[in-house]
Amino acid sequence: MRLNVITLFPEMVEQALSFGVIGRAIKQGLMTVHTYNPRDYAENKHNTVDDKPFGGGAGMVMMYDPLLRTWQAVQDSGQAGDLYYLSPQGQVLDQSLCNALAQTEALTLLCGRYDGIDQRFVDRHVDAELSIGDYVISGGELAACVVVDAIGRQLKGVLGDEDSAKTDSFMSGQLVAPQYTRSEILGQSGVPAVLLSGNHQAIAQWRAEEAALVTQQKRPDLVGTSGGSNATHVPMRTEED
Ligand code: 9D3
Repeated sequence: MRLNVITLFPEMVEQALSFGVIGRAIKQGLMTVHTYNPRDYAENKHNTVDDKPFGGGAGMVMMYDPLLRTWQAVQDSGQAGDLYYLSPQGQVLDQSLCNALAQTEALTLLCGRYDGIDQRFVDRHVDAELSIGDYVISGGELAACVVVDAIGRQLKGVLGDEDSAKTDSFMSGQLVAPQYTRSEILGQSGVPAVLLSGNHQAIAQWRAEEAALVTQQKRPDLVGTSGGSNATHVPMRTEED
């Protein structure tokens, strides 16, 4: 799968994605991440990509033209896919949306900085807006990393154990049972005896019961939801591309 990221801070995205399972997946070519910097597509002598908002206001707004030339460059690769704008106004990301996004061959993530981007770019070119949750962060880069990570771990071959993605919390629509490793005794605290029993059926049953209990206690809002495997998302289409 190919992921294109349009960002004023490409190093931030590249570095964040260079570690762990995602770093390895990229190294192995299971997914490719291409960054595009609108600064490289600015045409005035100061490489300006932002300007003051019409109507006034404290922040700056990312300009239409450099974004358009950047998006054109992504499309020239022939592997742009749909364009997703990371924005606090977007559809809030969840597991089913990540799973749906992971089914595509390519997609492009657009990261905003300052107070966002010229609305006309959204109206003309963006297929859908994505948020990572109801809190404010300083730009789209960390959100893009979250999206790439969540998508990447759904791709075949990325996780060592082929089943790991399926047993993740939220894939089954609930949380998972607690885990233990050595030492067997930490002061007064032991390990649930069933985990030392060698009885795999009993262990599986205990884990299922604990998962239900933990979910009920910590995330009652998840109880009764079907889980993350149902893709519910369709990108909204706009008039032009
Ligand atoms: C302080 C500026 N806000 C009022 C004018 C609007 C605003 C603009 C840009 C608020 C946040 C941002 C930067 N955030 C993102 O680019 C972002 C984000 C987020 O803040 N929360 C959840 N998901 C996302 S995805 C991208």
